[in-house]
Amino acid sequence: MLRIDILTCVPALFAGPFSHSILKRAQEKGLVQIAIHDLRDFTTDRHQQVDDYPFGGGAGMVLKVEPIAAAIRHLQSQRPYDRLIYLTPEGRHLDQHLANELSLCQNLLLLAGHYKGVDQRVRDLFITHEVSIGDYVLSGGELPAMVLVDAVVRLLPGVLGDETSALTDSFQDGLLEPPIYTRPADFEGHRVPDILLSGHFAQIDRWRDEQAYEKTRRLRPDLLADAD
Ligand code: 6GU
Repeated sequence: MLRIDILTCVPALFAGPFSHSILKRAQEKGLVQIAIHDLRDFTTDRHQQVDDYPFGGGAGMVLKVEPIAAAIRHLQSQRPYDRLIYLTPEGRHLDQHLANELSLCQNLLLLAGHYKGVDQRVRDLFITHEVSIGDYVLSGGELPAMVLVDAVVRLLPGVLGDETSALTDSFQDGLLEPPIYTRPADFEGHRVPDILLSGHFAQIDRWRDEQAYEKTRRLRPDLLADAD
């Protein structure tokens, strides 16, 4: 059973994605436990201040070290974490390999930064891994944390049905998916490839493999280059 704790100063952002569809069902089935923690709950001042001005000047606010340290220490007193992950555009790019790796963990702690980032001492003292979801800047680590959780949870055994097994995903075998069709067989003269209607399943499998390879060569040749 995987447990994911998420530290954020905007807990409300997480209400949607974790309360519907696959992620909701995975939690109901007890396949994953996801807990959102509000950094403000770990402040000790009257204003529950989680951020402050950067020393030395500059634009933007910085998440303070004390509330984050208090939150992390509190969570660490409850369970040992395999990884303490800080979501930042400076981190290692999330890919299917990393998602697979994280899906094998027991306890993950995710820290979603906001504003200009976190006090460097948080990274020096607590963070074991830094993860980015791509080379573009978002307003905070919350959406990246949700992306990471989705990519990881769908890999857990029992989360997807057999018919939608993660093993058939694009990228899991290093290739894109072949084209897929459903009824009608003829839409305004645009027909589904005959092979798919033939009932010859061995030939259909071969056709799909060929199509997946062709499509990957055309759209993502880089995936064929680095066969890992
Ligand atoms: Cl993890 N955080 C932020 N703020 N922006 C990002 C990102 C993370 N990954 C890509 N852009």
